[in-house]
Amino acid sequence: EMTPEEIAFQDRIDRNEKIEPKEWMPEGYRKTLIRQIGQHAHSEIVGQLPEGNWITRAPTLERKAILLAKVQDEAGHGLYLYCAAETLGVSRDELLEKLHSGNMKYSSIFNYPTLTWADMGAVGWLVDGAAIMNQVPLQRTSYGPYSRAMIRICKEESFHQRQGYDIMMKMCAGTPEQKAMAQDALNRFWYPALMMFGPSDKDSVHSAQSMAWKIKMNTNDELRQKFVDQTVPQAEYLGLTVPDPDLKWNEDKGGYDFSEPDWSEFFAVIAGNGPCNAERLGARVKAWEDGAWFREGLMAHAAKAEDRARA
Ligand code: FAQ
Repeated sequence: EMTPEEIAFQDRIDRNEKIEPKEWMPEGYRKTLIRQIGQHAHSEIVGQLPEGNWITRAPTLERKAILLAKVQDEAGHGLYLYCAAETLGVSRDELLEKLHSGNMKYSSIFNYPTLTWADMGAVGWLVDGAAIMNQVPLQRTSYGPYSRAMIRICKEESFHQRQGYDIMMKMCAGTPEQKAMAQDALNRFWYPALMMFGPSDKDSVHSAQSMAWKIKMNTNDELRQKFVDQTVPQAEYLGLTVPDPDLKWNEDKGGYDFSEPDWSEFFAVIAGNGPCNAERLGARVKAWEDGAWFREGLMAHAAKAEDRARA
């Protein structure tokens, strides 16, 4: 049964009021937000790795500058999101400790390798495309700091997606080899992109409560369907084939019928057993350890500055 406080809280949610950091909230609401915002922040930071891999090998100076800017934006997104999570009473160090020890997740998509330059196109087009599909509704999420972070992030994500599609257009207008690279990238990223929306609704343990609290605004399957409907015509425009023989327009529902991803692969990836999990987490842990001397230096400097101010 709900307590009077919980009833009053749910009324505020139902009236679309934003919940702000110092206000009363159920512990479950706080915990769910820390999990989702924290995972989202980790995804941005780990998400820098597959693209960072290509900065040194971008085909032109212009492409290098664009990719560098995009990867830098992702660091910024991670920082807004860690700040939003911190307003819930968890420190950034705690969140990072949980990531590094494997006790918090990040998006499954970043556990796949980026093998060719065309993958930079596919990541921007499909991965940022899926990210936007998920994040546009989150601009209306009930927790104020998260919703405000999403507004800023979405502006940058739409630039990211267009830069990816621009790479795909260039590749598809290129030599047969370049077009084949673009097709291969689509083949490898299609199902992992569909998995970004999370398990099918029947297996989504958090959806019902998160939607009642308006932490999530849509179910996983709703957003996956919208993503497919938006992306298939974009693939057609490129002259590429979506790697799904059962993909078919369904006039009655006004959307495409499509094959589900291999959910056993999804659950293996989120359990830590995807193609690049060890490499990605290893890179984050190494960066944290390699930065220890710098954090210590900053703390020593801050302590000295404080002493001087007191003297
Ligand atoms: N990967 O009950 P649900 C980006 C877990 S975009 C890993 O349905 P929920 C931008 C889930 O945590 C990517 N784990 O969960 C970028 C739960 O496990 P737990 C980041 C997943 O939370 C682009 C279990 O499965 N975006 O980074 C995934 O209600 C390009 C059961 O699932 C966000 O995080 C997954 N794909 O719905 C950067 C968006 N799906 O925690 C660089 C915000 C599910 O109980 C380059 N998050 N799980 O152990 C959300 O909207 C939601 O959290 C969902 C999952 C929709 C992801």
